[in-house]
Amino acid sequence: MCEKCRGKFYITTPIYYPSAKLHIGHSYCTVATDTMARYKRLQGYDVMFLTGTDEHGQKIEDKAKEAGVTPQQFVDNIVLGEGGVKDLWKLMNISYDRFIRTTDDYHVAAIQKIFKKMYENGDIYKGTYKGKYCKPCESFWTESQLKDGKCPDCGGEVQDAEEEAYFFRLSKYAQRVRDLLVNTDFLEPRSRVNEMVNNFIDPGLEDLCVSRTSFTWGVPVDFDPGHVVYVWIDALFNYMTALGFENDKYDDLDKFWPADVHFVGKEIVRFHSIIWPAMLMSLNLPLPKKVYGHGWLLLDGGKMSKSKGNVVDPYLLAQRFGVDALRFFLLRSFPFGSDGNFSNELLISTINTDLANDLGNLVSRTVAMAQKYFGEHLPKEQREDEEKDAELISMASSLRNRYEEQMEKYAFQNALAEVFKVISRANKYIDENAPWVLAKSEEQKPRLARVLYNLLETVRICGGLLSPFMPDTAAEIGKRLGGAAMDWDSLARWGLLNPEVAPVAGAPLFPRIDMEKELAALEEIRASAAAPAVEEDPLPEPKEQITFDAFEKVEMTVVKVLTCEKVKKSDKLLKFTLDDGTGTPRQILSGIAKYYEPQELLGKTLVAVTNLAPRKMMGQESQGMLLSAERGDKLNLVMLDDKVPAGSRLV
Ligand code: ME8
Repeated sequence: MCEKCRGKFYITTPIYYPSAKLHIGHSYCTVATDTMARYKRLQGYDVMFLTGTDEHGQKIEDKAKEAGVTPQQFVDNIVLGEGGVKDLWKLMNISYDRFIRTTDDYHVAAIQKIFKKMYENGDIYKGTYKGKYCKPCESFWTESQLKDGKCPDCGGEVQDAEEEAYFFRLSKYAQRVRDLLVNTDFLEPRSRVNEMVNNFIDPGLEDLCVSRTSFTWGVPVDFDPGHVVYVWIDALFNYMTALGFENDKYDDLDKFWPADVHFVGKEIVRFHSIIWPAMLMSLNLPLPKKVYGHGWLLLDGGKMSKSKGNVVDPYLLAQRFGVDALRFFLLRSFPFGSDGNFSNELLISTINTDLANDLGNLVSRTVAMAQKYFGEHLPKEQREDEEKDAELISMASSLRNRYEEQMEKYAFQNALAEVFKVISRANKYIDENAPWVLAKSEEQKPRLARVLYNLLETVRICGGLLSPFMPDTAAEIGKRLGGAAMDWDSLARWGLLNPEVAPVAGAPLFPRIDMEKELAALEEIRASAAAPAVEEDPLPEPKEQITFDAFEKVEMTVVKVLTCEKVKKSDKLLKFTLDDGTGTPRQILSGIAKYYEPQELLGKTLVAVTNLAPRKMMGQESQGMLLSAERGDKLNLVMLDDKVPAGSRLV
């Protein structure tokens, strides 16, 4: 390790599934990881920042087949092709040190060795897998883990599955993993510990299926042809093979393992905080120091996903607002550990308030005044005013400590809030000292020079501390201050800027955005991008003909919604009581919760099939079915004019 270094720091992102182009949700974790890596480098750490792609599995095999290419060609295109994963990270200014692809030869060979070792030590054994399988999530579930009979992660259909498979003795490590979670800070935020213990460990950990025979796109189990290693051994060990574990490609394992922190999205906390430590325990390997489970970026309250079609394109946003503004927005607007609702309004108002008004104005006003009143550089002769300067100086010179305290907790939002408190204070300091008034008197020139110096010095400190978040902006701020010091030590020291600083003017760092115009432009882009998708939704297969008699047997009745509520513990179901004209309210359960909020349906006039045999859903009786129109993944209830009375029949 170099003498000046403060130590080493190893940080990772999850490795991404290249089954489709990445969206802004994926960029969230990578931007956070990049910010942390840059912050640690700024502090003087020798950093290893790993990211990559998780390229095996049935989903990729299927998608490749659909596209008429080999799985390798398919992933190569998404990882390396134009607008692909590597392009996106370049655009977002992601300073990763290493990029692993699980199809890399060295990783594949290492996974085979790891699998064999665990087989030889008895922690992997052969058995029969029976259970439920969610294809899109590539996850096996037991009956008890399903939600409404559906996949608990994506809510999609699951299939019965039974096949010969290898299992990892996860159950053997349940107590040790429990102790790790409960008694240490291994997993953060702390709320996620309760989730893991209550939902997964305490109900009883089952052994984990770790091989498959129903597809071939995976790391082959070399001692049992026909089996491929099934996802989590292949995916999780990337964090070590990328450093040289069980391979000669790299040689950094001693230096960087154990990892300081794995940043992961909340839905894969289970794999990282239960399965991953158990596998490492099985091989007697040191455990990572921390797993941090961040929240999701939501759109309209739901997770972004390609299948729902509600993804936000980071290319578009970066092109319209700039990469630094986008990076900043992601970490400024949402606490890292919780979910946050993405919206274009929030993005624009954050840019306007924090970046255009507060930071941008401070920099341009200060530089412009320095040039206007003093020309090329500030004069050496400057006059302090202790009373007027004390608060700003004290806030700015102690900022680094407060910022550091937050960054060490991965509280990016709070760290930025500290910086922006100082920026606001500096803007207020301009008003308090009214440089334009001081400029009127020759006698006040030394005082004016000091006021401007204090402002420039504040800009230096804030700019330096913003550099992990907005690297290009920080570099630009450095330039405008005539090449000021922004290293870690200098950011805790007041007065390092040369008193005769020669600031350089430039275009506004963040021009103000016209909210209304911009929203309209974005909406237009969205609509034109969405239009063909609707047309492309295939029409359903025609059904076989039926007789008029058969049709006549269906009783369709006009009903009015009396009450509507979500069914507890179900993401899908809404429970209605309906006026069907008989005087006795009718109860119908309908799986449309993702399309409607209950209150928007109150009083609406709908159509129900009222002679369907009643059936139970989630323990409650449903007496019929509401009619809706479906095309692709869009659904609309059939609604009639409110003048049509309840009880009318459709004929
Ligand atoms: O899970 N908001 O890959 P992945 C925040 N290959 N984070 C989001 C998000 C959103 N809207 N959408 C996705 C995998 N992510 C595995 C990981 S690691 C050994 C294997 C995050 O491409 C998600 O939470 O499906 C996850 O952490 C990451 O993107 C990769 O998701």
